[in-house]
Amino acid sequence: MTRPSSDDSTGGQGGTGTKTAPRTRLRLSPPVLWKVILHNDDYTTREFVVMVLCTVFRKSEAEAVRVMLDVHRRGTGVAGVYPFDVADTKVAQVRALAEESEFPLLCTLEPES
Ligand code: TYC
Repeated sequence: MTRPSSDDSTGGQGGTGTKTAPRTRLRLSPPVLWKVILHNDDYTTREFVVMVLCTVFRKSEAEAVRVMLDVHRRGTGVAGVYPFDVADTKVAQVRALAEESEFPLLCTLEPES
């Protein structure tokens, strides 16, 4: 990825002998958020998915049912959007719960836009 340049007005280093001064100010890029994605399957029960959405993603029962049905109908759905460390922990929690209950529920991460 290229970083937008605002201070390189020398036209690059195309033989003029001019060098661009190194940046002295630290530029912080905006924090990248990650989507936690739930995937549909034919074996995990609806109740289990709703329980996961309520406990891991702190959804109300009504919102959990809505998200679960969305995943069930469309194939995938967003359980939540978080900074990387939080999202990664939630994926690990979902996987641990699914494994414990022997459901094949798949949960993955995607960078937000
Ligand atoms: N399709 C499952 C069923 O009918 C329910 C389900 C919903 C499973 C969402 C996974 O992420 C999921 N029992």
